[in-house]
Amino acid sequence: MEQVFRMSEITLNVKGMKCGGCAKRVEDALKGLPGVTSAKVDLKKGEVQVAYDSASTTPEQMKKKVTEAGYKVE
Ligand SMILES: [Cu+2]
Repeated sequence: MEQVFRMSEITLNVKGMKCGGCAKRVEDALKGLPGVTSAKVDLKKGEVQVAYDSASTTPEQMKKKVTEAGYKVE
């Protein structure tokens, strides 16, 4: 069976991440979404870079997930 992937990348600005624990929480939350293949936080910049399959998830779902984890996406 053939599967179609549409890999995309997005950088989200996340407010409120202060330490490695915050970074891990945000990364884990995003990786819990179907279709997210990697999530990498840059604490200095307050950003998280996400690689995902746009057929499986959307930036809106990512924002919701990060917000549920207790952080704010701009
Ligand atoms: Cu923290």
